[in-house]
Amino acid sequence: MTPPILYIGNKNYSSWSLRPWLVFEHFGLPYEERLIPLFDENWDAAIAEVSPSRKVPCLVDGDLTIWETLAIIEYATDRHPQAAIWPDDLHARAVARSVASEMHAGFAELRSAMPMNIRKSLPGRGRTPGALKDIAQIQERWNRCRSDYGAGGDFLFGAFTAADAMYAPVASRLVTYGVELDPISSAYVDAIIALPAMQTWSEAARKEPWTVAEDELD
Ligand SMILES: N[C@@H](CCC(=O)N[C@@H](CS)C(=O)NCC(=O)O)C(=O)O
Repeated sequence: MTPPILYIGNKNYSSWSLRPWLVFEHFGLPYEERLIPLFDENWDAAIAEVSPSRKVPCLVDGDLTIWETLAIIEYATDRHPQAAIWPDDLHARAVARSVASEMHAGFAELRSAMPMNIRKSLPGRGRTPGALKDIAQIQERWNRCRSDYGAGGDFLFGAFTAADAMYAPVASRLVTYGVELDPISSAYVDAIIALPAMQTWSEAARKEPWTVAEDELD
């Protein structure tokens, strides 16, 4: 059977692309990756051909197109029920979906003040009051998940799940911008960064030739 095609943006910058990519890669799901360089001279035409939202990520499985990060992750969950993409326990699963949705819909200040930029080191930059407020709330969430559900491993719900994939770009930003964290959040960020799939993505990001002005701080 032909695997679905996951369209992604530049690995250095595309935080939304990283999330479903990590799910496919970490859980060893069949997929084919196609990277469309963000905002270059071919971007408008190339993205219009595959994605109704004209954004990445976008998954094309035969004649079916799925856009929006969480929808892609849920489709992978439905297609591969044997993969532990979400926690098995009903309560943990509901909380995992809550924190994942909260990330999808929120933390906009953090996302705009500290854009993902894997190959850069920008300690001290991007610390707007709104971004710091978002980071405080995220640490609160991470501490709660780790203490209530995390006993079985290093991730929010023990083993790596989609909830961690949703926060992986935040972990990357916290490293890039050198943000000081409480010990539990700091250990969690280390676990995300050390994940083999995250390492693979980051190595590829560092080798990319493109610079996207929109995603660089002045
Ligand atoms: N809500 C979308 C956000 C996707 C998104 O904003 N992707 C960025 C790249 S990280 C993009 O394609 N931007 C192109 C544009 O805004 O024109 C999702 O969850 O997938």
